[in-house]
Amino acid sequence: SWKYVSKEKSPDMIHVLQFPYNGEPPRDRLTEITDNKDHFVRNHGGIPEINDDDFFLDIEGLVNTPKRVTLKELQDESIFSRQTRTVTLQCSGTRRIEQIHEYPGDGDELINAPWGEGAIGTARWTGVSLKKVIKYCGGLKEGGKHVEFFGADTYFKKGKVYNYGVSVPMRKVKVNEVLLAWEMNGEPLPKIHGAPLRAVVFGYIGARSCKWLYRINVINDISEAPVQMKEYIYYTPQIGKQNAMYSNGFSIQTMPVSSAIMTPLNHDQIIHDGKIHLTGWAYSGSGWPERVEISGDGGSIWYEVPYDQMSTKYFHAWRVWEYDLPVDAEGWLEFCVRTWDDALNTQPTYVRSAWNWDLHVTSSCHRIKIYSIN
Ligand code: MTE
Ligand code: MO
Repeated sequence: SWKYVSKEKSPDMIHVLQFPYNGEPPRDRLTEITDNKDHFVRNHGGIPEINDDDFFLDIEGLVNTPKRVTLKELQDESIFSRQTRTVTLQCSGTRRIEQIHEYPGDGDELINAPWGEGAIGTARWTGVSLKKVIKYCGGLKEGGKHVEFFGADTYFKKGKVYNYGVSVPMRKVKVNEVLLAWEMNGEPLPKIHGAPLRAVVFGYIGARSCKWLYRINVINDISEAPVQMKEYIYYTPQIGKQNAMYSNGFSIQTMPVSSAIMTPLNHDQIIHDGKIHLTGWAYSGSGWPERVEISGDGGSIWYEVPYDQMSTKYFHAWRVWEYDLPVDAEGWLEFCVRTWDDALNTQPTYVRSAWNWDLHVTSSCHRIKIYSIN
């Protein structure tokens, strides 16, 4: 087959782009911790081959003692204490397909992949807190307010070649929410997920979790790298193709509360005896999903998913849930899910209030249509 397939991924990944490799798992693969083979992949360019022994990370810019560290040094527990954290990564393109279906041709769909509900996954990441690494470099110099990450992959845009570059504010580092990880679910980080070293930025849009990380630069303002300045920008709904300018939007950072139904699949036909079994995920980048509600009539009557049918609460991780929804109606029914997080945020009701020119963050209630035969 002409399809680009990675040995590191399940063969039945759904490829939203063939090259570079961009794929999400089949919907029925949902588990509390995502298997490495089934974790979605979002790549801007190729997959660099980096030998662990040749690898080093440069930490420079506004730190007192810029340093070059090897992977062995980062892994040396007499220098750095390690940590393992259960953290969800979500691409801001998750569920973009709904915005495209609702408003075909209105958004910037030419450069944005049509992701479904699977561009999100959860892993147990092991590594060292970036806060410790900065301390190891003698701490910050005056004005060190943002951390810029560079990945070893290159990509082309408008005839130029760039390294992948993004930044996160220093306050995120100070609260220990940025991990430099070399292990994913107890296994060495797969190449396609950024080996030998990647950043994992808890609660933020996946784009900040830089893979193939080889350089960290402490700076005083947001990175000017094109991925930071020109991609992952949220435009308010009054901005469309006529007036879209980078300066009209703002950087997407913390992911809002969102959720999705993973099974049954949209347009399934289900023969049942008064109830339909649903599964899905719920996530909030600023805390955790506190309550998940399901409706079988498009959002008039909501049923609360009981706590014992939701997975463990981890700060910065999704909760997967399942529920037997009582259904006595027959014919085409609209099922939807709505989540509340611990700060009482909930989801916009319809896609029309989530639509934005760059088609990011489709956080509206997820809706599917099911043919019910009772
Ligand atoms: N880092 C590099 N170096 N290059 C990339 O293309 N893609 C980003 C981020 N880090 C990317 C990157 C985006 S947009 C997302 S959503 C996450 O990686 C996806 O991580 P994953 O492929 O491990 O799931
Ligand atoms: Mo992403």
